[in-house]
Amino acid sequence: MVVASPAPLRTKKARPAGIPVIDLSLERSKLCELLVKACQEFGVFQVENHGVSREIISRVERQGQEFFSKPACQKQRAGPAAPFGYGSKNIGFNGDKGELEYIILEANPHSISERSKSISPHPANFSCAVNDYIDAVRNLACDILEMLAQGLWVQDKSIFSNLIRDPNSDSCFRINHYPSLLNVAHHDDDWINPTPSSQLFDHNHPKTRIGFGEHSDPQILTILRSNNVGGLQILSPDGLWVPIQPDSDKFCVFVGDAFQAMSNGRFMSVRHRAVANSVKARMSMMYFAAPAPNASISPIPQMVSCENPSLYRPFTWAEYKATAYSLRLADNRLDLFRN
Ligand code: GA4
Repeated sequence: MVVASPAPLRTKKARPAGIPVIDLSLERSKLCELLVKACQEFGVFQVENHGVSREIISRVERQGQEFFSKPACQKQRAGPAAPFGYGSKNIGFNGDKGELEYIILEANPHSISERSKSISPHPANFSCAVNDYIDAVRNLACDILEMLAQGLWVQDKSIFSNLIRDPNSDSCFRINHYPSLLNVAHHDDDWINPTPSSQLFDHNHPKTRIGFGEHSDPQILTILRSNNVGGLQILSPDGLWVPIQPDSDKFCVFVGDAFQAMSNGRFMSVRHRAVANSVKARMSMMYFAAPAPNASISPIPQMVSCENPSLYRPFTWAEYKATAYSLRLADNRLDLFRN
């Protein structure tokens, strides 16, 4: 007897779903629920109807464009990034490299005003634009943190937001510029002759040029905004790099390592990277919401129980930051603080 073999199933190629987009104009209790779900399942989400004005965003964007369009020798006057100031291709202090240039600033008006003197010919305009932006995104970060506390049924809604409202908060602000690959110098050896050890390529996809390599953010929360040029990717649990749709009208919000620790692992600080394959230049700006250096970070009591024992030992933000800077970008630093 001949048994007909079943017709081959037409399987759709698995395509990882995108990250949640959360409309901040929704009703609050619904929002709290959606935000918690996104932090648990993805560690990242986009927000729309966030209330930060276009004017505030475009003023900083213009300042960034003006700065990065200057000749290299002028930009270098604002460097090196050690860790604050202008940096190009070098990331951190341990040999990490990326196809980008950037400015990192401490997110407080005094140091912004000092730094702006080496960044802009009109320092007051630069600091005013950056300070207004930081105020707006700090408020957004605090609103989100308060809704997350509510969504976790924590009595003290300000338990997380107080950490970043602290006047000694160690938050920082960064503008990254990934030049168009059409403008990448042809004498760049890595480009002409990629070696397997080069950090500037994804070894599984030799044509993928790395703008900013794989890492998680050390802080509590990151608020990222980019122009409409793609490049940001997150690492899915099954090891796939999933692109995040760029949208200049939305913010992308990342859970950081410190938040993963405070939530006792319920929220996850997702690994992400930026690839630089575009014919258009990408510019992104990030506000990294951090606690004060002496703040103690540990799983909040509400997240700890017999079934969920504390996963991390208490540490200060200063201790965590020092560890981060002693390691490489891709290292998993939070694991060193596990119980
Ligand atoms: C990643 C998140 C932020 O961009 C940053 C980065 C910092 C830097 O570029 O100087 C770090 C990196 C980031 C994590 C590990 C250390 C520190 C480079 C590096 C190798 C400003 C931050 O706070 O940590």
